[in-house]
Amino acid sequence: MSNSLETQLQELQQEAGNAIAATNTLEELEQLRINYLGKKGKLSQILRGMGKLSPEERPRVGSLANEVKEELQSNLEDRKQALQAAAIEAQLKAETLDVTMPGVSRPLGHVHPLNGTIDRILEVFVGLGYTVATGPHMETDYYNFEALNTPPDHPARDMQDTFYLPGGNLLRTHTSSVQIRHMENREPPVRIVAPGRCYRRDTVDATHSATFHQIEILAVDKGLKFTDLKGTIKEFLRRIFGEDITVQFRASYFPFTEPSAEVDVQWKGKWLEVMGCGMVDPNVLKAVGYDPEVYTGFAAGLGVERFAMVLHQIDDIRRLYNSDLRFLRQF
Ligand code: 2NM
Repeated sequence: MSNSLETQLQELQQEAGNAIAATNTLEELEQLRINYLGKKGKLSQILRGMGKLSPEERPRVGSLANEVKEELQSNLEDRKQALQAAAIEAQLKAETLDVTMPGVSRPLGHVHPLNGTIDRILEVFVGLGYTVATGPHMETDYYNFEALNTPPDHPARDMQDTFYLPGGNLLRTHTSSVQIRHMENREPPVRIVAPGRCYRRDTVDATHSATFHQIEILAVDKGLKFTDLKGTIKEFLRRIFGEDITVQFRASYFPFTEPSAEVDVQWKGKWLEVMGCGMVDPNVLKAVGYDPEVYTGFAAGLGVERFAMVLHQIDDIRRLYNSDLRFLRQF
């Protein structure tokens, strides 16, 4: 009987030791601990037989049971440590980054030269205190012509020059219409810069396009004079072309300004015609409800394509529209 208990203990030790060594997960290991050393485990079951032992046998078997228990606990702990270390090792291996691998480069886009030019010009006027204003591309005759002192018989209204839409609307031929809409809703002082796409029935060639971009500026306040216009334009052109330029104002005509002028710049030895300007015609101020006896205004307009072509030495306006990446990548 006592031999049998000792044998059982030795067999248990052997069996449990092998089972522990064979576990692969911490969960399996915990299950083994419960099966062998738990309250209802195999060790407890064997020890229940100790009541039947003689007093001489009991200490020997008891001490063997303790040894077995301690050894199994020690086996369990060792195996636990080994499994935990292996788990960390596996995780580290799975998360290893090979920093010597070649990178994958992502192609970067470029700012289109027209947008880059618009950004540069707006930045100057915003720096001078102007606010950017935008408006609809489809306009009524009133905002595009009538309010801009352009009478019905004016050549600018010719079917040859303007895209008229079914229903009597048209595609704006300049961004002045944006400025009329802005003034209509506000009292002076006004200082706005209006960038945007415009449309004219031009035959396309190296310097003409049926759609182009304009930037127009407008200031309305008490006491604005032609010198304020000249000072503003000169400062703007210096910031775009540099200090080393000569600026010339040459008398001209626009229906919406009086007097009007073309602005020429001498840059890198060449004279360039770069923009038009003038004092806002009293009829335009009246159309938006401003009293021309109280307020005066100046305005100017420029073609963005022309600026972009001069600044980047682009020889054909069509390069700005046909999205050839070999061209666009240069900017
Ligand atoms: C130009 C030239 C001269 C202009 C006039 C106005 C408005 F709305 F105030 F009447 N806006 N822009 C103007 C004046 C535009 O472009 C060549």
